[in-house]
Amino acid sequence: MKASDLFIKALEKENIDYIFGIPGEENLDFLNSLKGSKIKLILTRHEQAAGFMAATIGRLTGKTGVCLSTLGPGATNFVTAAAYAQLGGMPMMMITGQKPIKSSKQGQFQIVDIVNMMKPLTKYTKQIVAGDNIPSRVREAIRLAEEEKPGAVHLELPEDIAADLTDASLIEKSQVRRSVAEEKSILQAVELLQKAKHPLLLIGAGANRKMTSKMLLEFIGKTKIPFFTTQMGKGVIDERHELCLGCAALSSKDFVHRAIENADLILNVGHDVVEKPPFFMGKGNLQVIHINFFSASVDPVYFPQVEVVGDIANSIWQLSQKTKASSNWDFKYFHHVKKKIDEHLLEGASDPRFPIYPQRMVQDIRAVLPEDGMVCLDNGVYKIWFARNYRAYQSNTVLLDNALATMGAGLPSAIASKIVFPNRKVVSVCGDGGFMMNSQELETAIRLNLDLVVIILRDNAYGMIKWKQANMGFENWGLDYGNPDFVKYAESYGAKGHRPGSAEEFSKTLETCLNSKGVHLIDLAVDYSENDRILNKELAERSKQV
Ligand SMILES: Cc1ncc(C[n+]2csc(CCOP(=O)(O)OP(=O)(O)O)c2C)c(N)n1
Ligand SMILES: [Mg+2]
Repeated sequence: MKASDLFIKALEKENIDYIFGIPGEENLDFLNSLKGSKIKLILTRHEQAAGFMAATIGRLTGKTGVCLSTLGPGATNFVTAAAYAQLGGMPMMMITGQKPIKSSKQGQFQIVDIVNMMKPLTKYTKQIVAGDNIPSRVREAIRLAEEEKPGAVHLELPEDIAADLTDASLIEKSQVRRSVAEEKSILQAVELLQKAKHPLLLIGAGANRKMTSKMLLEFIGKTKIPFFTTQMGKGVIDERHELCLGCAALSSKDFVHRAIENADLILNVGHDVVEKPPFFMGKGNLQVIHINFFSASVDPVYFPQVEVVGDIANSIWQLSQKTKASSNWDFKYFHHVKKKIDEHLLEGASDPRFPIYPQRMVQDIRAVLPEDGMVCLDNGVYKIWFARNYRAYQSNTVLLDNALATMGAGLPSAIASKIVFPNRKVVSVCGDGGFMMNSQELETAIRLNLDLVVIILRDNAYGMIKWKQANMGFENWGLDYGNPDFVKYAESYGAKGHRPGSAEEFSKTLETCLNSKGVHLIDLAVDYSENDRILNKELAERSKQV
């Protein structure tokens, strides 16, 4: 069999459904082998976007998402997407081409050492030097991509190896179960928990697994311990839960941090320091129990005293079995904080001013989207508003990146979400900066006949950096730009463009777009003038009084 045919067979055996990317001449054998396969090729207009899409497939399904590029420039375009998957814990495999390795064809033309380039960005990166190795390389790459903590892997298939013949056979996936936490470490955690006065539960990205949601819900139901989440832990439990204190969108000085300051023990389920910290550990008596698939990386802001390492769902189940609601526990202050948070989140929710205020925009989107509707965010200052103010009802319904926190992933991740969940409503929310980093993928969305809504928050600036600039006491300088006419831009792709002129019109427009076919782009003027006042000053002052 031709090596490239065997490669496709190996991917089919792994139940890969899609390959996103842009082939080059070095991938032509591979492409030809893909022709009769049940794996769908999804051409994109930039390799970075293909990588974001593949990573999102991994994030949503737990199964490796795959992307393809040529050598050199195609492969270097994967760099940001590799980091996105690696830091974000998303299983993703990149396949790149290479010139022949057995004989030189064009000197060093286009040749970059991609395998080494990928080293700091992946869990595994290998050049395939013989067709016979393909089954083991593919199996190993996928095994590692999906093993906790999931991440990026890379295989390079040189064009002469792709064309070789091989009689190697595919390798079966092994039967394997994740190891579970040792009983003694559970007992240690239980002891701390029973002795604590004000224990609080933190839910992070690693808890975003089906079984963990279920176990956590039972644990919270039994113990009544209030919880808060990181940005990437949003939706693991329905945020309408009566014990939900919301999301630590900022690292300090928000209302939720008053509860954290009051806590003497935090049970951290699934947060690791790669995600922006939901709070800072420092001096003081706060104890932290780290519950994760892997041990804690120690950091100046994170140094847990006890670790429970093993399958998270099982650890929570074991904790549930052994923990009794204790008479020491006092959650009164947490309940008080929750009341204040809930009240505060309503502020600005119906602000009629236009350009629209972020608080209103977030509430309007929540009101229009169904329970399982998905919001796929790019990176900008609005991400903080969504993390704080948007209530997620189900897991993976707010896709945001708080690990690499790259711009440009909003639209690609929405496209991948719609592919995985064709019957759900999917909205991509991007800044005018981030949208323009991968706006060419509108063509991909149109070509795939997706029903998708893209909201561009137009402030004609890199608003997030303006907000930080103000926070640092610097003058407003160097962050403004112009924009294309986004309505015409949408139309030039065959999408429909909308430009609401009032806050009220926005929510009507959104509703109409969500209920009609095709790709819709909403050019929404946004007013960020109060970001500095509210997020940098008012929250700190008002939360102090709670
Ligand atoms: C690829 C990339 N480049 C730069 C940054 C730094 N950065 C973070 S947010 C931001 C501005 C985002 O502007 P925009 O997309 O318009 O969103 P806004 O905050 O204005 O709503 C920048 C430059 C980043 N996170 N990722
Ligand atoms: Mg902007």
